[in-house]
Amino acid sequence: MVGSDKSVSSKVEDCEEIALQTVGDSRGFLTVMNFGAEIPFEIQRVYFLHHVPAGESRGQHAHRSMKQVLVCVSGSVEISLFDGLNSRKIILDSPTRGLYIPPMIWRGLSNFSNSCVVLSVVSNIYDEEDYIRDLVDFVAAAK
Ligand code: T46
Repeated sequence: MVGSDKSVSSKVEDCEEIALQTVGDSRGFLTVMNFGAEIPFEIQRVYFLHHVPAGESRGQHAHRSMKQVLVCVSGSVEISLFDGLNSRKIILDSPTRGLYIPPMIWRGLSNFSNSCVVLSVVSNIYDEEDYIRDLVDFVAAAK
């Protein structure tokens, strides 16, 4: 189930795509993220990635406790997920779809399209101690 509490380890299957409530009319579309519904945690912080140069990648780390939903609000991006054992790739290319990532999942973002903007809503305030930035350390911690 989306948002189920897993503080020690997670599986790539726990990363779930989320359909975001979208309302459209002749003026265009409006997409909503409701805390407690589409977003399965209390939001403490929002940030977004933009103007990523062609060929660059971001991420390449895991979070010990942070829960996250990523939404590619413009363009497309490839998300690589790894739980220490299994991996999975997901393309985000719609502003009406989010990707929930629980704690202890190694994630990399690559193949950013031109003008791509990736919105990130997360459960924690910024704390460098929450990051595992070394893959060997992550694999050991994920066991
Ligand atoms: C994630 C991916 C998708 C801050 O000062 N405050 C913040 O809230 C954040 C997120 C970052 N920073 C600083 C830390 C670094 O000096 O911004 C710099 C770039 O951060 P980082 O190298 O972690 O950026 P990404 O794009 O590799 O990762 C970020 C998030 O850190 C991470 O949580 O999941 O976006």
